[in-house]
Amino acid sequence: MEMEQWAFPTRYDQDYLPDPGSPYWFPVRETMDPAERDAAVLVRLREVMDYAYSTSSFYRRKWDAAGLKPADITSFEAFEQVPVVTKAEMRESQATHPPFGDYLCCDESEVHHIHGTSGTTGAPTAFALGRRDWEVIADNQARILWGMGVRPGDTVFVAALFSLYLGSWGAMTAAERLRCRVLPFGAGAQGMTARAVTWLARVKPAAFYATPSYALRLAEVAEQEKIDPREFGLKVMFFSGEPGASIPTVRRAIEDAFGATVIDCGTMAEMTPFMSASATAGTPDGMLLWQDIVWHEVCDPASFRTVPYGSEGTPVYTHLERTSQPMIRLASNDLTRWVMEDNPCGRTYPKLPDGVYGRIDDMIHIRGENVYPTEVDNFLRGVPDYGGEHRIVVRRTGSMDEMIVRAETTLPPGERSGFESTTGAGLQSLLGVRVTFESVDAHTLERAEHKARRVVDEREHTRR
Ligand code: 8LE
Repeated sequence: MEMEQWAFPTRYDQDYLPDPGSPYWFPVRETMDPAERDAAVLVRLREVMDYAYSTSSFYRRKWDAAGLKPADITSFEAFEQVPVVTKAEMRESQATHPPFGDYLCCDESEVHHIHGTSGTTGAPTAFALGRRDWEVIADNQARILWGMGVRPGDTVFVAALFSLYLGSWGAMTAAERLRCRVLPFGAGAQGMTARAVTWLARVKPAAFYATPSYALRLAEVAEQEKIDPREFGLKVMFFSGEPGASIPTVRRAIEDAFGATVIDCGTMAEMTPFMSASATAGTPDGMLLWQDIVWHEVCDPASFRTVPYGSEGTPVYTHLERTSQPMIRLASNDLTRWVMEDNPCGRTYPKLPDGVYGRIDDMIHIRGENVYPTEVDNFLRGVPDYGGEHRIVVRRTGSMDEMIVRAETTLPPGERSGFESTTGAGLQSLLGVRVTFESVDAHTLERAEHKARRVVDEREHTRR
């Protein structure tokens, strides 16, 4: 079967646009028999590995040590033996080969954008994006936006940080390739959220990109400004950066506030085109894994072998088109569950029905139980009179670990005892651990302008 513009190195026709009536950008690729698609991907994996082996000492060293050659990859079982790449290895490679590391597979003169991790602790990692790669990224993500229902001529409002953060730039370049009008509004500067409300009300864009936390923040500010966010007239809101768009109560809160379709997307900045995991207009829940753009595996976090459909594991990602810093089996350290079923939109991709629900490192281990911070978020958003923000504090008192959930409420101080006792008991039975529940006034906990950080684990300080 002939797949549209399928080649490596990749170069897409920059003038291509699908038939206006088609829900698909590339109808063949998106709806083909998955086994046939996988067969084409397997050949591509070999090509990408061949390319990386011959152009980077990093991959050569790594695979030589594992005793494997790109030509050995004749099955997915063989591919699963390829050792994963970790963030620590990339940091190490960039320390010894600054600034891009010896996994840069193209000439430095080919680098078109530099982005990087925005982490405030530890050494930053630089992302080098090649000139041709940037064009290919734009094309792929335009294709995914098309799948979300965004169309040429639509205005796309980008309300995320424009800085090292790749999310905003990736959304912008995708919208440009799709022949949209982009409003690169940004976020994070003083007073910017109130101004975003004004601009949204004036411009009435069709599409909006941000982190889920920031969309909720924006809805609160709109309310303070006496503007109903439904008046923005948004059609599609797409999110990446953190769990949220697939957390049922968070999703509903955004849908209710803005009256728009909520779409979850996003893998990792290193994996740009990071939208390769994304919902669509016809399959708006969860995220589809667009396997012909990036190869997504969900793996056992110890062996890094794929787990069967229906099971939970950690995503491992492989670029199929990048020639600047191709990631080949990048370990995400996130958690998800994947399934293969008929998707209402007709695309034959596997799906993450609950999105990516958190990072393995962020899971709270307390008294033999594992607590996902997203479970707490999901629960609290469903509680009447919840004020919209909370913190989870874990500390050690004596020899016992203690978990405190501090949540805002809209109730006046004298009328909170029912709220406190029911919410505390509800949390405790949901999580299976003892919880000390406290309420605080609404609008007193700081809101995230980017990704929310709600867990304060004081035990880390005790250990140090
Ligand atoms: C649940 C993908 C991008 C550019 O938006 C991003 O945030 O990349 P970054 O800064 O490298 O962070 C990647 C991490 O953010 C992932 O490993 C995951 O923990 C989290 N993340 C990103 N998108 C989602 C997400 N978690 N759902 C998402 N949709």
